[in-house]
Amino acid sequence: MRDKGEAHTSGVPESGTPPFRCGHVAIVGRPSVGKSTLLNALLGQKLSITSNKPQTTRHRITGILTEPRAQFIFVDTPGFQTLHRSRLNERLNHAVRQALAEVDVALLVLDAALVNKADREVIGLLAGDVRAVAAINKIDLVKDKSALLPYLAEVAQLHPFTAIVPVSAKKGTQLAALKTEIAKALPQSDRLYPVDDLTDRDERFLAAEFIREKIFRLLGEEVPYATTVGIDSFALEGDLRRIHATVYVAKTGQRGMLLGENGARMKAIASQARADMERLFGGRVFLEVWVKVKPKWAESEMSLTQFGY
Ligand SMILES: Nc1nc2c(ncn2[C@@H]2O[C@H](COP(=O)(O)OP(=O)(O)OP(=O)(O)O)[C@@H](O)[C@H]2O)c(=O)[nH]1
Ligand SMILES: [Mg+2]
Repeated sequence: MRDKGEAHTSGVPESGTPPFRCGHVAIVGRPSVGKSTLLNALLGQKLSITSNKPQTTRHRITGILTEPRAQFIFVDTPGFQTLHRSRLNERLNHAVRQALAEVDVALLVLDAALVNKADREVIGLLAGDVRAVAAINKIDLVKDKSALLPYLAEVAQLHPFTAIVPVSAKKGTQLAALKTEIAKALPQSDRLYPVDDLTDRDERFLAAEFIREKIFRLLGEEVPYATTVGIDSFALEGDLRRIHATVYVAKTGQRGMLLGENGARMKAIASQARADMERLFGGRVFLEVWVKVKPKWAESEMSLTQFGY
């Protein structure tokens, strides 16, 4: 079947038609600047998990957006950080470096409130020849917009960005302008994915992520970082997905915190995760979640590999 974008997908420009562009866009930045929120806003649907806690994202995840003029293959990455050293963080930073090694365009996300040392470290990862666009996010929080001008000038000094675009991922401000600038930086190419593809990740992965997101949102500062999620079984029965998952924590006490009084907290986590899954998968979900203690999972290379890090 021919789709709407088909007429534009040739890399060779016809007279008067702008050439079709396609490529990988790595979304990078320090933790909590809003990379995943921005990815979801660009896609127009919730794919990547977000929370107000740093290092929510732990895996590379691709979000594909196909428009008549371009196909953007966005790659969301973990927040790059050098503050807390651990085996898990080493793997997260490795994922960022790897994503940057394979891109056509780097989309550096900065917080409009300030540029700090952590941002400069991420900028330091950009190879000299990679095209980079800067998105200055959270401008909805900047009351005095005139303060943005010196900020933009400061950012322009840090790297030869092809464009610097102030945006608000939360409010959806200036996203069209951002996409235009990214498209300009993409190479001329046919599309690499079918028009309807949303991601390279399967539903199993997304199910585990949605559970992890609720843990990040519903628990305090400690437990989310001691937690990972595994999917034990995932079966499709008609339009019903029957999912059994296990949340692993490092210590016994964390198990109790996750469960909450009479299991109330775990119930809330599972029911909110299920709602997100039903929305994205477009069908009913039966979800059962167990909690198990697995000491030192984040420090063991074997466990990290087992959990897909
Ligand atoms: N006010 C405001 N808040 C935002 C905006 N974008 C993101 N946030 C908030 O910033 C916090 C972090 O957002 P995430 O998208 O999880 O950030 P991230 O960069 O992916 O974080 P990590 O994956 O942990 O590195 C969340 O509480 C978001 O709601 C924005 O444009 N405006
Ligand atoms: Mg994220």
